[in-house]
Amino acid sequence: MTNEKMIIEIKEWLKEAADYIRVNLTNELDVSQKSGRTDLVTNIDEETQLFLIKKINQHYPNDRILAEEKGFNSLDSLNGRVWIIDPIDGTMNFVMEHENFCIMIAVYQDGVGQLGFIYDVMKDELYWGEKDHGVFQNDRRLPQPKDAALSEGLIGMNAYMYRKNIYSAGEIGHASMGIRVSGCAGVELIAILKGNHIGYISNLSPWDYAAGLVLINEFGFSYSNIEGNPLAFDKREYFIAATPKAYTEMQEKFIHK
Ligand code: 2AM
Ligand code: CA
Ligand code: CA
Ligand code: CA
Repeated sequence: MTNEKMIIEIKEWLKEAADYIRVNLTNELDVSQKSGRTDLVTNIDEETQLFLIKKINQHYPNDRILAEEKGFNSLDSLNGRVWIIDPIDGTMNFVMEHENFCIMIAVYQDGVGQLGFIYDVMKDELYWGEKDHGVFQNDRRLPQPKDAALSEGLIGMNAYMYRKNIYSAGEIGHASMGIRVSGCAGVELIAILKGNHIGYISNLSPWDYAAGLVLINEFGFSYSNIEGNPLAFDKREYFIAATPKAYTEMQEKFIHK
């Protein structure tokens, strides 16, 4: 591993952040709305982000940070080493279910993903990997999932896209074994890594996909914005990731039909 020290540090920070989140779930959350009543942020999202930013600033003071909350949500470029953080991915689940949310951290070098971490806090499962070194669930290396076709598997989807049939999401769902809606991009990307789902279609910001892309890239999965162009990393856009077979089928038969 080329980034062994950094990997050990990030794992420690994630454990500490997750312990903090679990302890605080027994206290009353301070919940506020961002763009609307279903777009929430809590004091724990902000405190977790602050904790991680402080650690990065202490250990890697020259690095730059892109993170969802509070003044860190834009960068003019991905030049140099950039950390991309979603302190709680699945905030609605965090508030309503107290499960199915993740902490996500990615490290990019000049726009190329180097390290990815998706931590399912309540299951205590860390999915992580380094470019060219494979993907792990905690300490266990994950096997390469099968290149399954659309008709052979479940697909994760954004509920709004399915309901409005945006980019033929409804038809894609019907051609699959069925759709699943988890409310957490991290959980959806984990399902692809484990071979439980064949793909995921949603509308995402860079911190929603940065860590997951490092990991699905290790298995040679296909991903892009829904038009088939590279993801921009500077805005929210329609997102697709899938097995190579299912990706091609969705693009050719449904999205660009
Ligand atoms: P978040 O919880 O970190 O905001 C399902 O809603 C998934 O889409 C979650 O991973 C969520 O991440 C993400 N998402 C991105 N933008 C969103 C928005 N404006 N409202 C709700 N969820 C959003
Ligand atoms: Ca959010
Ligand atoms: Ca998110
Ligand atoms: Ca978030």
